[in-house]
Amino acid sequence: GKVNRMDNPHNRLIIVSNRLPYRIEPDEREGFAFTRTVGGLVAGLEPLHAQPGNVWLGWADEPAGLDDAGRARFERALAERSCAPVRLDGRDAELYYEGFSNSTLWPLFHGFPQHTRFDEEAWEAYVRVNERFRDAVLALARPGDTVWVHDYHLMLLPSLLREALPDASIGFFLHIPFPDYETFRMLPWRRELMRGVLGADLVGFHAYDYVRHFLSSCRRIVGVENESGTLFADGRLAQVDAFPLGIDYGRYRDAARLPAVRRLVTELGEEKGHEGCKLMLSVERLDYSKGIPERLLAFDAFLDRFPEWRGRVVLVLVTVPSRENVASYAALKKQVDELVGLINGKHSTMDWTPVDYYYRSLPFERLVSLYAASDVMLVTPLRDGMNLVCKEYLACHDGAGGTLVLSEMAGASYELHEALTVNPFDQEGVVDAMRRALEMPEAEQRRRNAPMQERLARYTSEKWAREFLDAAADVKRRQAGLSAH
Ligand code: GDG
Repeated sequence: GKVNRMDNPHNRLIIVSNRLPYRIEPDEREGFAFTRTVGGLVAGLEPLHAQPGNVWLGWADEPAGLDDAGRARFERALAERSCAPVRLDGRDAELYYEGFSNSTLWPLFHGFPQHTRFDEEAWEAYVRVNERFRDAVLALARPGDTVWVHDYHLMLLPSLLREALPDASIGFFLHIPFPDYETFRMLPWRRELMRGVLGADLVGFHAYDYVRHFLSSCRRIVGVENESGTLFADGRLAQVDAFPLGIDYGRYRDAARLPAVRRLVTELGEEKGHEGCKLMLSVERLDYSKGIPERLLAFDAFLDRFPEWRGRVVLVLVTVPSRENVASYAALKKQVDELVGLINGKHSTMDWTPVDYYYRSLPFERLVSLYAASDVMLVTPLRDGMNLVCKEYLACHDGAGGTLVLSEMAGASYELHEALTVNPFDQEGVVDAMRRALEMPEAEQRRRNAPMQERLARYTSEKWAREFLDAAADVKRRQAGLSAH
């Protein structure tokens, strides 16, 4: 039968990602405060992380100004939460995080070569930081452990670990798209990155297209052929496959039903518009991959083309501050500020403002009530590995209507084909989808949502994590079978 890792206390899981599942902030009294971060990755791994013995390893600097006692308390706080910190030198951290990760890999993998910087110094820091992570894992790892490495910050880590632990079970999952070969080959370090990932036994992506792109780069850059995603890297069997990440469906469904949330929903309705005024919502980190200016321009065109909707719809635009030290993000912030001003200046009346704009992160209950209160959810990224916001919206409308407008450039669109799909570069198409979404009969909304909601309720983030680890265990069995012959 299947080995269920969750029930096996002897095989520990070491989760490795850039950040720990906590935000660590300065605090007057204690010197620091831990706040749990949310989102799909954390939700999916949380039940695994909670198993005794399992550890989460990530970048965590010591808060400034702690004395010896404070430092000891900080170490204890981390240990109590089964977290192991990787400390980074300030300059290296910047070059690795804001530099190579977010000014090279992120833009290139999302198809923005114009935002991509090719900087040898940043690359060298990326290598050093990946080595720091390796040392931190090696200090913890015991024979039999599984190491699961996450995301584009740590693409060299699987092979760095493999050199030290030839028999370890190592998984790698990429949370962003993997680009086509024509794009990936622009990287001067393409071979090293490819080799880095191939140190894993199992390499996972959100979608089959990313798997195909990765396998094509494998063949063309390092000459490794595959059969149905099975390949041999340095003579070792490895598997490449798609594992689409879901959400903790019940958490969103139930939260949307809480009396406190229902009260907020009613208040929001009254606050945002008079009788019959509809709410359209978008929520995302302020990131050029999310297509925010394009969406605003489409909304402006919508109000021009369908004047009967003026005064009858409000676009609630929530943008969450992100990577503010990267130049392209600061420029985008300015652009969005200006566009919102332009649209509101052009269309507002005494009792109606078309765009209700927030630049901050919202508490969970506020987010859920916005989801629940909105008639239309606009998720129109230019490129997105998966996108969980659209899934959370559907969960908050469990068993009910509400219309999702979804970009076909988001990984989620492979699963959510009953949504109104749009090409975010096609302004006319987006304008038309806005109108269709606002005019869609309730019965059709429900008819479209039901199958999507059913799939999301079944394929949760927890299921995703279990399936990945089961598949990783399966690779180990296949490797053992080969060496027995
Ligand atoms: C990357 C990939 C992939 C957002 N605003 C607030 C808030 N959020 C939460 C959402 C959601 C999460 O943040 C965002 O996740 P997404 O998947 O939509 O997007 P990215 O941040 O770009 O994530 C993406 C993901 O990794 C997982 O693999 O799907 O493609 O780009 O959970 O709810 N939460 C709160 N307040 C906010 O204002 N509390």
